[in-house]
Amino acid sequence: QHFETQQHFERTIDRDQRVEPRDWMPDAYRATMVRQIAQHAHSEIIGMQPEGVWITRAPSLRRKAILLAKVQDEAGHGLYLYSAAETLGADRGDMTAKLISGRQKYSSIFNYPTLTYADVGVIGWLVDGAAICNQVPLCRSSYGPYARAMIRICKEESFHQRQGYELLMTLMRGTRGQREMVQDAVDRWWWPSLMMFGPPDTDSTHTAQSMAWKIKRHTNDELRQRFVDMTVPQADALGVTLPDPDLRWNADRDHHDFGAIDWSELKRVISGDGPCNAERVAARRAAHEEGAWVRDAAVAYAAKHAARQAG
Ligand code: FAQ
Repeated sequence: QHFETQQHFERTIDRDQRVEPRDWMPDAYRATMVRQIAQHAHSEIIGMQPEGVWITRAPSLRRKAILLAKVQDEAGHGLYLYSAAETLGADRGDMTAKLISGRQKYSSIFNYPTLTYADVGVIGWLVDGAAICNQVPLCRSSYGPYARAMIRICKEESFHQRQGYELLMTLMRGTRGQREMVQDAVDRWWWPSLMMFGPPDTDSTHTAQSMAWKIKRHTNDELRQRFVDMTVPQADALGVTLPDPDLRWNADRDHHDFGAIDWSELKRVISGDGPCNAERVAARRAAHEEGAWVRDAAVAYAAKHAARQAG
């Protein structure tokens, strides 16, 4: 029996079919999916904070409407992803508890501050750009509910990326001060964006197994390279300089070479010691505690209706 189910799982992976919630799967596959999906969901929810603080300070009604829609989309992505994790038996309350106690991670990128409105544009361009690069292949990830959630999420991320680029093009057509504001934001976000793809392949704990299970379709370094190649012409079109003196086209490799990434910074930020880690987690914890009455009310309401139906 067990052999057959294991064989069924392996055949599903070999044939590029999807593993579904009720299928047998190895415990380690389930654990790695819960880890990645929870981390991804937490990133969307924590990721609302750096841009969310700019909603009240948006420079026009149009910018405010766009930013509100984007931040709401991020909440939606978090919710789809928590639901996908629930199909694996994870509990949402437990995932939130792990997030606010530091036992589950979220993306390093959301631990940097947003200092000006240009940061909103640069997050859309670079952070959502990196997210798209990483997530388009995840639409073919082997776990069905995750892969399907990714399709919708990627469509919305494309809108987010375009709004960021459009915001930056507008600023670049503005005053000298506005152009400097964009360049300053690019200087601060470029390297952290490259770190979003994770540690180099040589140091990545999970890549080999996740590739074998077809959870990941490309390695961290492959996707990082793809992102650099995609972004360089966009930077040219925008008229900004990417802050890397070693960045240049390599005709032999058919890719851009780029400078060394400060991996000690990524380690520091992942381990909780980035510029905004404490603030981000504290804000999430406060929101969770302040929302306790809503959860209590929902439970009381459900119990009342169940009792009425029974009676
Ligand atoms: N930050 O062995 P690997 C978004 C951890 S986009 C923090 O290479 P793996 C959209 C990793 O978990 C951002 N931790 O791991 C948005 C592992 O730790 P563990 C979210 C990181 O899983 C835009 C350890 O290091 N996107 O939210 C990071 O094979 C704007 C070893 O690493 C996703 O989550 C990092 N950057 O590859 C929202 C995409 N990198 O668990 C709002 C889905 C690595 O052993 C505003 N996830 N770690 O303790 C993935 O594709 C993968 O999980 C990777 C990491 C590529 C992130």
